[in-house]
Amino acid sequence: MLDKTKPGWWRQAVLYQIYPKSFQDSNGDGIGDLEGIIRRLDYLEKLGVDGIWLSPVYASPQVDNGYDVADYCAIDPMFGDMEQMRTLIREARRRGISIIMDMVLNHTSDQHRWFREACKSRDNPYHDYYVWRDGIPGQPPNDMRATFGGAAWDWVPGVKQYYFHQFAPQQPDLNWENPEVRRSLYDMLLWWVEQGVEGFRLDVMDQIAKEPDRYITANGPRLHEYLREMSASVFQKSCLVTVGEAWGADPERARLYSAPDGSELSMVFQFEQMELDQQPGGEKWDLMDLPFVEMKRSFARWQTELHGRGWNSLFLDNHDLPRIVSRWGDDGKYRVQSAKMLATMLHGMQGTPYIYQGEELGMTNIRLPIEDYRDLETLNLYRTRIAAGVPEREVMASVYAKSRDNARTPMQWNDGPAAGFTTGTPWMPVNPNYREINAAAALADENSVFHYYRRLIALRKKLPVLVEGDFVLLAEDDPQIFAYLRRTGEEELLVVCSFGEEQTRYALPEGWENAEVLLSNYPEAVGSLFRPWEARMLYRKRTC
Ligand code: TEU
Ligand code: CA
Repeated sequence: MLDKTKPGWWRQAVLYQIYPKSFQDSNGDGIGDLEGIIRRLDYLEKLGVDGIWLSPVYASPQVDNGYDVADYCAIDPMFGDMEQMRTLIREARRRGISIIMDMVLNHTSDQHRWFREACKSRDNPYHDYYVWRDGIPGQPPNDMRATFGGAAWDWVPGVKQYYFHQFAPQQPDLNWENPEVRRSLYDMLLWWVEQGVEGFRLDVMDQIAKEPDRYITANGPRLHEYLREMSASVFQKSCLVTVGEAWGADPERARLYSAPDGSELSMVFQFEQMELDQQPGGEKWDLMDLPFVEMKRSFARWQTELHGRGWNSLFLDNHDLPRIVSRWGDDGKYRVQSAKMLATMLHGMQGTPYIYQGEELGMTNIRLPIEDYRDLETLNLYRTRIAAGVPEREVMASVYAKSRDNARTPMQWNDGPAAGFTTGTPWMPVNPNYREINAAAALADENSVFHYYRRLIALRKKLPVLVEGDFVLLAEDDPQIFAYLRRTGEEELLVVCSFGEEQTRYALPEGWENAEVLLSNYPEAVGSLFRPWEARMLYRKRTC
């Protein structure tokens, strides 16, 4: 169990993301809930994770599955109540697992009391909590677009003004320039700390300091001022772990967000590698093969540029991304091998690893008829592209590859009805492969993806080099091998991963032939021949 009173404890931690709606239902309504999570804490303890990033469970109309918060201090009845939340916090903590709340501070729901008040009149005390501009109906202040489609401005007749929203119209942006907004949010965060939570994940953190008149959304001029203020007012008061989602981060900015002096956040959650398999200048829906060599260089750049000067999150999956084994691995014949290989590649690096629910089982993407998708982003994309004349097959290919719903199908617990997720009808279809891919089967099989993750987590607790070591990319131009070294003064680690089905050769660097094999996805992992999707993690003490 990590000592969470020690500053920087999260450097050694492995965190697990729960998307509550799809994790475990306890009352048969087909929707995951807090009681369901409590029942699965033993499973997470077995896996060995130190914290749960809990996607939003606050009162919400669920337009964006809870990323539209109507009350930050209330639990949505669909998920349970505050009493269950307190039980979850307590029961998790007993197992060495911190609860990290997902905080959506860039916007609220349009059903939040603040916004309802704000719409009443221009001199309502809450009016200035949001971003308003004058205009006339039909003529928004400018042509900015919202992430989920449509204009970024909507008209409120009651005040004869437009409000600004970077996401859905039901997600009005908060006005961070107003000190009262910031104070209210900090008070709310402090209240959650009092309830026993030990960290926060900050949704679209780099987009809070917007200046829509200048078309600025990400990385606004006052962003770091706000973060430092929030950190001093809330985060630095206890040993919290804080992680900021930042699509617009580069390593230089990331060093500010995650400065080792703790003046902003613990770490950054950036997406550079996750945006490589799309056409340059296009959207994520504009598919492209993964540029493998570029991907290696990108990881390597982040590893070296943050070493000793910042802290990164390590992830391949989350609730907004497709399943990595379908995306960069092989979700057919080599599903197990490739899932383990991807885990090795990621968990060998420096940073705090995140496991997204089901990743530890090697869960895969899903293909559904369009009516069965639930995600507003996917549905908007479908409507827009079909209306623009893009052929149905092409649109669906994008949806199959990149829809956020790939990650949101229910957790596969066992091979019973609805995969053990619910006794009722699941809110989203269960992936039909649950008979083969499920937690019960994985727990019973020593060679499962689950047990491989468990070993990776245990290694991170044991070997300082995994936490502290520097990073050297090897075989930079090799089109199939991703190999790197991690080094401290005392220890060295070599990670070699083969991205593909073809056998390939890679001669281990000199002196590594007889090193200890810490972990591999094949038995007898020796020599220079690498089998389909083979991964090896080797270790040696350093001699000088
Ligand atoms: O995501 C931020 C974000 O920019 C995503 O909408 C992203 O552009 C998209 O998922 C890529 O497909 C955060 C949350 O993680 C996401 O679930 C929310 O929908 C969004 O913010 C709005 O709160
Ligand atoms: Ca339920």
